Amino acid sequence: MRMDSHLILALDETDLTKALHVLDEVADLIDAVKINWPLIMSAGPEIITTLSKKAEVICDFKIADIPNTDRLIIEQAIKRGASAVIVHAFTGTDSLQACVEAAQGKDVFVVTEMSHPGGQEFTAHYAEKFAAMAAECKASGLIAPATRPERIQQIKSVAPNLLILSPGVGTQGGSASAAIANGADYVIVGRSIYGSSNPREVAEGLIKEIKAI
Ligand code: NUP
Repeated sequence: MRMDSHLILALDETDLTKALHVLDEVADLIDAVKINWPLIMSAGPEIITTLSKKAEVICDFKIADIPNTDRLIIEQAIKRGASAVIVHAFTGTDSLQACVEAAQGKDVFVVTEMSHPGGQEFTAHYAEKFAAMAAECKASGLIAPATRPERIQQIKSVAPNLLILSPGVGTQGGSASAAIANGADYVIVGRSIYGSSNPREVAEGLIKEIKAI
């Protein structure tokens, strides 16, 4: 995945026309686009292929199943043009190993502590263990919360060689510069960009903020 702007667009816009418009506005600025169930459910899985012609596509399916089912999901995502998938770690080592194998060199990013308040109830207690397991299984990187930037540093210290992608910027209260200053390689930003009347201006503002660190 390229690392230029350090910005990943979370395209959770469910109106396909609007979603494509937003991506066209910022495609040259972002390092990747991340899609999740909202857009897949509204536009169908072929959206993965459509978007993959405009940007690197990360499928945020938060895959969390037995190894065989994980493998089947990842094979479908990659066949359709995904460059990366996001998976959960609580399913254990065999499941995560199956994900990395199924990805066949494409990136697998592993959720550690989630960015929303509920992320502190369960995921926070296991975040470092998830990070260590991700490194052991040779995942490419971790998802860690921009809403608690100090946690990015702590989680990264367990797996210093893994990339950190950090959601929670803007609408969830986190800041892009704090996330990057605390060790994130990329910030993931959704509503602040696609919900804005000028997505390009917001994306440019975030990139400027990141470059100023
Ligand atoms: O811990 C996580 N927090 C989070 O927000 C893990 C995620 N994958 N996400 C995703 O990042 C979330 O599903 C959404 O697609 C995006 C953040 O969007 P927004 O809050 O910037 O709109």
